[in-house]
Amino acid sequence: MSTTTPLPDTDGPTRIVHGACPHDCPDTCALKVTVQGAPGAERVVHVQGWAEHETTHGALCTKVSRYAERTHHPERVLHPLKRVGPKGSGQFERITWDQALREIATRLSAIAARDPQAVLPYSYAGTMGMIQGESMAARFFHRLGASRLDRTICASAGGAALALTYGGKLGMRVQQFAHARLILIWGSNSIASNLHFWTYAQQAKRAGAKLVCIDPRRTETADKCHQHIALRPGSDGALALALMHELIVHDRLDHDYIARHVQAGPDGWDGLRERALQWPPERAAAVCGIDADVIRALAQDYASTRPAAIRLNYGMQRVRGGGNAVRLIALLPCLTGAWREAAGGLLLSSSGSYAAVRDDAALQRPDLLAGRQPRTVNMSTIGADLLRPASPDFGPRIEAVIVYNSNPVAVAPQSPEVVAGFRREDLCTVVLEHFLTDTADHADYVLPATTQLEHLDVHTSYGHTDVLINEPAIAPLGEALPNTEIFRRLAAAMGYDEPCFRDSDEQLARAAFKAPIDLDTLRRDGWQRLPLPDAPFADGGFPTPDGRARISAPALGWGLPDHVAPWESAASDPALAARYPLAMISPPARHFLNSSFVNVKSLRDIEAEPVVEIHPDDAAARGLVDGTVVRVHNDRGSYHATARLSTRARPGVVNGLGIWWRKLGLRGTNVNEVTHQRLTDMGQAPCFYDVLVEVEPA
Ligand SMILES: Nc1nc2c(c(=O)[nH]1)N[C@H]1C(S)=C(S)[C@@H](COP(=O)(O)OP(=O)(O)OC[C@H]3O[C@@H](n4cnc5c(=O)[nH]c(N)nc54)[C@H](O)[C@@H]3O)O[C@H]1N2
Ligand SMILES: Nc1nc2c(c(=O)[nH]1)N[C@H]1C(S)=C(S)[C@@H](COP(=O)(O)OP(=O)(O)OC[C@H]3O[C@@H](n4cnc5c(=O)[nH]c(N)nc54)[C@H](O)[C@@H]3O)O[C@H]1N2
Ligand code: SF4
Ligand SMILES: [Mo]
Repeated sequence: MSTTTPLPDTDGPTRIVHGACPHDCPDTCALKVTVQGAPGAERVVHVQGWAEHETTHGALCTKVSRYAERTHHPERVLHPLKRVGPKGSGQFERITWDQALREIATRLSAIAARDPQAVLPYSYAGTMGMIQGESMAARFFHRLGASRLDRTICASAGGAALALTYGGKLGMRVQQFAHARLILIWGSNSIASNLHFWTYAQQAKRAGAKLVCIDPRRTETADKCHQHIALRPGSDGALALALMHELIVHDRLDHDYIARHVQAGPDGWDGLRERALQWPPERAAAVCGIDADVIRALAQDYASTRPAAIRLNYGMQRVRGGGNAVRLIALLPCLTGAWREAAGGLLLSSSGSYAAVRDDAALQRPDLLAGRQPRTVNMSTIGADLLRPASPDFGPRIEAVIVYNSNPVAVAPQSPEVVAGFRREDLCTVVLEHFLTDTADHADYVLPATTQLEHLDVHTSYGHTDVLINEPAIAPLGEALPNTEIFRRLAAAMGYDEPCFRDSDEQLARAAFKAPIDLDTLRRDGWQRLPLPDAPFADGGFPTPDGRARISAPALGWGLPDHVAPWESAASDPALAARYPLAMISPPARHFLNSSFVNVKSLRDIEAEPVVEIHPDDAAARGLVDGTVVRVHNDRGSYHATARLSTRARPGVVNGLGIWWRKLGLRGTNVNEVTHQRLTDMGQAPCFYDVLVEVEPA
């Protein structure tokens, strides 16, 4: 954790600007941005946390403390570029904005005249801002009638599970973890990816709480917990069922809470009770690769400690059974009545807390579809879909992709197919970016986008419940433009004359929220807190149709939750497991944020090189020593990394830390060479941590 960066030795008065961290991180920190220099030549000299923002209390992670280095990076793309070399070569010439917009509009118009669904937007959470995310961009694609994008790459399995079980992406207030007596940190490396939650967990620890980490990898977070349960990837559902088994047989249930607030009957608690009784600890222990006594003790702790809180994170739902596992875990605090206390319950995502104040329709204007129902393409299968021919099922072949706020060539699963798709000579690819990423290298046109320090935005969070403003700190560098302005100009070049394409960023920011959130208060104070109860489900009141926590919904096609074995495991495919005996997970490297920051040298120097952690016994069996460059491979492809012999990897599981830019990794590859495009049980999400591989010296 770092709160200061040295001030460079420049003169002149300074100015402080209210900012918000735009990154895909649950913390959404308030930033205090210090600007110096004459108007027109201002530089950001300092990015700090804003100490008065209670939730993030002035502390930033190392990555964003270096944000000035990222914005003023010498390799920023600062004017439009047009491809001159072969597809994917990254060879470009500088062109004017006028030429870029005219040529792109001509190509898109020609495609749209045949079928606008052949145009696909591709975006995710490069910025989480509501304005530079899906506002003007969504209006543009709605007006065009382009294919819609199902944004599943991160969180949709767990999101669907929470929506089914609780009625929304809702949970404990993060501040409350400070008062818990037991915290299960389940599938989350909080020190790396949820720093401010970790601060609250530390407060609880100092006050005597027990911290248990449930994660196949012995992370830096696991090191600092009292107990680490290193289960096999994709076995969390089995663990949750065995915990229920123990709660039932030792009668540690809160019968009153269940009777009043949990779905009853054969589709509800009666059915689940019967199912859980089929999961004695020994059965789950065999699935999870842990000791049955560990499960018994965990159940005992969970039942006897109050308040008991669970911090789930998305790491554990990137497997085939991710949705079912989240449903089962989300029911645990309903069975013990942990929800009765403000510091008990569970938090996976708080993003549903904003449902009443966000006005996404005002920003995105779905009415511009004018009754059309374009097809939806799943972003997680972009590799397969770019290669798919036209068909009655799929519709037209994808002829143009417009990428913003994402780097699919590095982050999407099964990169051999993703790369082949983006290499199609006939595909028109436009990428709005800060840098020549792996994806931008495949563009026909690269359009220079502003960073968070150069544009206006407003932010909600998925880890806390505040709304923040980000004021532009400096003018756009070079010829860079905010995403909104790029889509405004593209709309004009396409001849769209609806007044909504002339809304300014300030008008958009004003339209983004309903009372009590409003732009003037945000401008004055920097942030606003949602008025929410401290203990959301103390008296039930889940926002499900009948107000009860939901165990199944047969009418929606969801039966009782169950353990679902991974796609790639000895249990589901013994022949595959014989050839590729190691399970691989690819969690984030601490100093990168997905593939962002890989090109920031001071951060890349800390990570040094792409690493695959392997248990010393697995390494010895393969003749590997620490530092061997290895080839990690399966039938889909292979990537190169440096082997780190470490008990951070459990036997049988290797940890390929992500997500390197391919061109900055070893031999132009990264970990997604070996991942696949099969989807989770709910939410159509990718199974990044459900992969079998073999490792050998390169
Ligand atoms: N520094 C940093 N912070 C980040 C990110 C980053 O890339 N770097 N990414 C951001 C993003 S996009 C997100 S979605 C959020 C949340 O991001 P997450 O992807 O949830 O990140 P982690 O907290 O690292 O959690 C992943 C953890 O889950 C563990 N895990 C893997 N498979 C399983 C399993 O089957 N069961 C269990 N129990 N655990 C498993 C991994 O070992 C790892 O420690 O964090 C954000 N914050
Ligand atoms: N193997 C493996 N793969 C994974 C994961 C994993 O754990 N393992 N994690 C997955 C997860 S959880 C996620 S969320 C995805 C994340 O995947 P992405 O959402 O693609 O995230 P990033 O890699 O950070 O890329 C974001 C890009 O947006 C750009 N950007 C940022 N702000 C702006 C802006 O204002 N305008 C424009 N035009 N561009 C901007 C950045 O420069 C950056 O290149 O990756 C997934 N891929
Ligand atoms: S990446 Fe997360 S922890 Fe780091 S500054 Fe941004 S919101 Fe805060
Ligand atoms: Mo994510």
